[in-house]
Amino acid sequence: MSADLPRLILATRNPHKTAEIRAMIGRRYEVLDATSFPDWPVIEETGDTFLENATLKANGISSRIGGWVLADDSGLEVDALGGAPGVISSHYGGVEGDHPRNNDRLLREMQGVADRRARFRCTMVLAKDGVAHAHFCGTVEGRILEEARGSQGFGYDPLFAPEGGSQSFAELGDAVKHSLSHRSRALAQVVAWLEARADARG
Ligand code: ITT
Repeated sequence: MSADLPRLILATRNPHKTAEIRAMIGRRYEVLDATSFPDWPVIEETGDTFLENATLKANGISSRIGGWVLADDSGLEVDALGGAPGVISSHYGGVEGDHPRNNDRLLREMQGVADRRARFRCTMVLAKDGVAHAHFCGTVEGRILEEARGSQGFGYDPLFAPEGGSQSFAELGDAVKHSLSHRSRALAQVVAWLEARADARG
C-alpha cells in the first residue's frame, strides 16, 4: 500500500518525531527517516535559531537523497528563563537526547519561579535537491508544572501543560497532543503546501 503513497523523508534521528508525524499523516504519505538510510551524514546543528537548524538539516539531507525532505527543529521556550532551553532543548541537561536530565535541569531552574509560562515551538523546512523551498511554524502555549506527570509522549511532555488545563502532554496522551501541538500545527501547513503544489501540477 505504501508504494502508492507519495514519499516524505524526515531529516531526523529522533524516533519520537517520526512516530508523531507518521501517526498524523502516515495514511497519506510514506514517511521515512534516518533508519531507512544507513549512510545518512551527520548534520551539525550550528544555527542560532530553529529556522537555521531546520534549514541545515533539510538542505543537508536533501542534497544526498531525492524527493521532498522535511526537517523539524523544535524546542521549549520558557519566559522566565529568557526563552531557554530554546535551540538547545535536546541537550539542556548536558547530554544530547537525555530527556530525564533535561527535565531535571528544567525543574531545578524553575524551582520557586512563579511565572511558569512557556511554549513549544516547531519550525519545519521542506527542501529538495539541497534547496529549501518553504518553511512553516507551529506553537502551543502552556505552563511548566512543578513536577513531572504522566508517561506518554517524550522529552519535556511530562512537565508541559497546554493552556486551558493542568494536565501535562504526557498525561493527556497522543490524540490530545496531536490535536493541538506545535508539531501538528506546523505539519498541517506542510501538507497543505504539498497538496496545493500537487494540485497545481494536475
Ligand atoms: P533531530 O535533530 O534528529 O530531528 P532532535 O531531538 O535533536 O532530533 P531538535 O534538535 O529539534 O531535534 O531538538 C528537539 C528537542 O526539543 C527534543 O529533543 C525535546 O527535548 C524537545 N521537544 C521538541 N518537541 C517536543 C515535544 O513534542 N515534546 C517534548 N519535547 C519536545
